[in-house]
Amino acid sequence: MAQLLTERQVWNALAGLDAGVFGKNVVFQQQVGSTNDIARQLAEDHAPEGTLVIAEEQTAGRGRLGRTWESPPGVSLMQSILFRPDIEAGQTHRLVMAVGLAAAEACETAAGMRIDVKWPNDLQINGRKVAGILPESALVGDRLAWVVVGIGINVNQQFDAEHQLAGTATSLRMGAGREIDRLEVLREMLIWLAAWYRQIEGEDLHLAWAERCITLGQRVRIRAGDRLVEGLAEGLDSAGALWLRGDNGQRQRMFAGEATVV
Ligand code: BT5
Repeated sequence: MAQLLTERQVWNALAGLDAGVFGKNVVFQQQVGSTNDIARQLAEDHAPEGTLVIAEEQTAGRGRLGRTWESPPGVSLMQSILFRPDIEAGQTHRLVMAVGLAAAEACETAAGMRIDVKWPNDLQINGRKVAGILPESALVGDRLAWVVVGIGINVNQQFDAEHQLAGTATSLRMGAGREIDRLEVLREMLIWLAAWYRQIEGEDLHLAWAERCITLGQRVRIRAGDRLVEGLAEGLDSAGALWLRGDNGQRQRMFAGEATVV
């Protein structure tokens, strides 16, 4: 039987953490619809930057485009982080990179294995999804009023053969072959996040993201809305967009979509 986290355990784990604004204002709930919804509401209610919403279970966890994020209690880490960055709206994906890199480093420390990035928003172990990231934002003019970045990390799930995500999903536990301490992952992630957030405007962030990105150098088919484009994934720019070279030699800049290796 999976051990459920309590609010006190979460607060104790984060007390005295040296992670800048992250982990200072923490909202923990056993069960929510979606941590992103709570964080969005807090953003509108003037909650401070760095506010962290964490839940043991989501009944309406979501991915992009209304997809479902499977969020069982006791085994995963589901959280949303509030940012108030002074960057242009077109740079929102840089927050995905900061959170994704921090999570990747935390997962590597906790589970002792390489974590890859699949463009645009997945963390993977050996081609299987271990975490997904969902940014949502609001604008004032062309600037960002706030950005909420939700991330779900599969820590101790077991996706056995009958599971509908078998073959595409994995967890840190399945990778490492042992149970992983969720609060250790959380602490590490916030420490790394403070470091990456300081780099939000520099070169290092997207270079580190690109260095982990297994989509680069592959021939991919990308579905973006009604469009289906195919080509060589040549590079990532500082906004996290993917440069795709088509068979006609022309380059296209892709902001989002589903990438399949062909
Ligand atoms: C994502 O969407 O990968 C973003 C997931 C974000 C989840 C976090 S949890 C905290 C916060 N609160 C929320 O409500 N959401 C965020 P996308 O790229 O659209 O991938 C969704 C697809 O991944 C689904 O359609 C499934 O195929 C698959 N999937 C669902 N649950 C999964 C899981 N636990 N592990 C791996 N794959 C999963």
